[in-house]
Amino acid sequence: MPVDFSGTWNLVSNDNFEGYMVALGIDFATRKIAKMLKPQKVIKQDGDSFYIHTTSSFRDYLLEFKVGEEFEEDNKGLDNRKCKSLVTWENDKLVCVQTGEKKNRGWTHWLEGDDLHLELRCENQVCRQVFKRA
Ligand code: VLP
Repeated sequence: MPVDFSGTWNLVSNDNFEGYMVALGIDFATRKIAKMLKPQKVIKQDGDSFYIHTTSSFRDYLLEFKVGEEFEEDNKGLDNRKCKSLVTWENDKLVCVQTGEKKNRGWTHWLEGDDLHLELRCENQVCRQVFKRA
């Protein structure tokens, strides 16, 4: 059976989010607030069509895409830099490459046991997040 990321997920760990935010050029005051957050992700997956809504008490970010179809991403409310994004399957991992001003930018989602994992990459920084079902 193909992997299904659908569900509501709560952040339980967030390793090196600070380094990732510094690499993205997020200012100190925003980082101070952002690192206190426990975001929730609502994922709706219909085959290769994805809706990923990351919500928090501070800001929200909605991403909708189809695997294999490049799209313009505005990162509004995050670092606000535009990039061209492409999400592909690598076995059961969902891998996004975000091409733009920042080198080596992207993320990977996968399921491990009952947990949702997210690795966020920018330049030489890697942030590792783990989510549990709400
Ligand atoms: C910006 C960097 C925190 C920090 C300031 C605002 C949205 C994969 C992908 C789908 C992400 C999450 C990006 C988090 C970057 C924060 C506001 C936090 C809540 O997820 O699921 O876009 O890229």
